[in-house]
Amino acid sequence: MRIVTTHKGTDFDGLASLIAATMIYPDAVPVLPKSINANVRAFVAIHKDLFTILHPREIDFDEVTQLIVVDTNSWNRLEGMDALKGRDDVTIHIWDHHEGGDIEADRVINDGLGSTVTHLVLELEARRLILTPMLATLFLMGIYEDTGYLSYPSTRAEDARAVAWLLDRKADLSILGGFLRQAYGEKQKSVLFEMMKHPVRRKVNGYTLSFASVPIVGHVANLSVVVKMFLDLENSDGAFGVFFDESRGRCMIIGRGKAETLDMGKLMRNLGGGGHPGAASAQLKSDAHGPQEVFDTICTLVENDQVASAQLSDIMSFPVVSVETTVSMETLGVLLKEKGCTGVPVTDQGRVVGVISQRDFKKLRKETQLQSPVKAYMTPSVVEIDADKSPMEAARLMIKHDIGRVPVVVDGEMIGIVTRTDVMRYYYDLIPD
Ligand SMILES: [Mn+2]
Repeated sequence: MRIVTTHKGTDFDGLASLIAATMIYPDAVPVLPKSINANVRAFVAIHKDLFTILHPREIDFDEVTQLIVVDTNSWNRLEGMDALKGRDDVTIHIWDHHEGGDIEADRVINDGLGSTVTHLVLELEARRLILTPMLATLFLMGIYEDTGYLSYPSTRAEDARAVAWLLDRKADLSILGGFLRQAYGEKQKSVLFEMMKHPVRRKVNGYTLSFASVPIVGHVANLSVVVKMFLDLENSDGAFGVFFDESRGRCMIIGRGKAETLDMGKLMRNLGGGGHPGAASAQLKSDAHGPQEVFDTICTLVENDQVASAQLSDIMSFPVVSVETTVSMETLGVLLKEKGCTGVPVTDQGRVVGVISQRDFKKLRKETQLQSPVKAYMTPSVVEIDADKSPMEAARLMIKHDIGRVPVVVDGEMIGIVTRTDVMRYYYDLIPD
């Protein structure tokens, strides 16, 4: 007997992958955990007759010869599967898009796409299998939910291609909207309202982070959606919801981010959890931690995370062409032409005291003024940035002061210059390794 199963708290990606897998492994039985998300529960309730779904306790595990796990790769995310742990007579296949995990499988299909069901849909397409509009709709919900309608940074071209194929198979967007929207209901609204009462904002390592702690009782579905809304309202680079459930002695941390350099998945793995760069979570025992302690721990992780965020010293240009204050405008003109740049910093014994650019030549009225020192025409500059700051902080400075280049300093001494081009190149992933 072959069975397919997915993670507890099943979302649409989990359910869609479960059903899609039964098409790829035709004799496999879908086994759905008891704990599933509210919107998935609503969908299953309405479509019950279309699937034959079993629960873990209906399975005779002695009969199982193959286990197919979808949308997770950790034993502790599965429900009622412990009997299969360490059984060498059971082959295991994993279809997933998460990093990490502890299930040792005979075959793993994981290209880190935006959703697990994308992998399966592309396989169905390759096998030219026939899909009903209902299945196309379910699979589309899986992709849309996990990629935020193809908008999360984790979205890949394959996800969009799978969406196109599903729309061709008559996936129904109006049905889909009805189920996906239920993610945000009364309960979620009241949690968000509580979060917005006392949000804590902190600046760490060039990022603006927002935190809020709310006590909850029992399972509240779709807290990740709530934290995403919190992130949008706070307009910060990363937002964290810390949810204490005293009744269960647990504390759930959910992080959502939009700065591509701040990897939420990596952060949460440090706390024993997991997830994606844009969305991740972890669970702690609540008796050991208070909200402030959790905020501090996250801040320390972000502060120490030098790998996740590039520093300006990685992307700046150097050595810098600069001129001393005493250099004449005539000499400057020759230098600019020679070096092909539009402006340079002006230094006084190594310290940046201003910038001078081609535009400043307009200030000259007479030929003889070409002999005057650049000091007389430069724009005195107080804008500089420390080498250990992030590209994002440099971008903010450029926007705030409407400048295209910022000297990068260590202890007040210029070691390079970061330009708009440097920052753009970094954001568009063109940074050379
Ligand atoms: Mn997923």
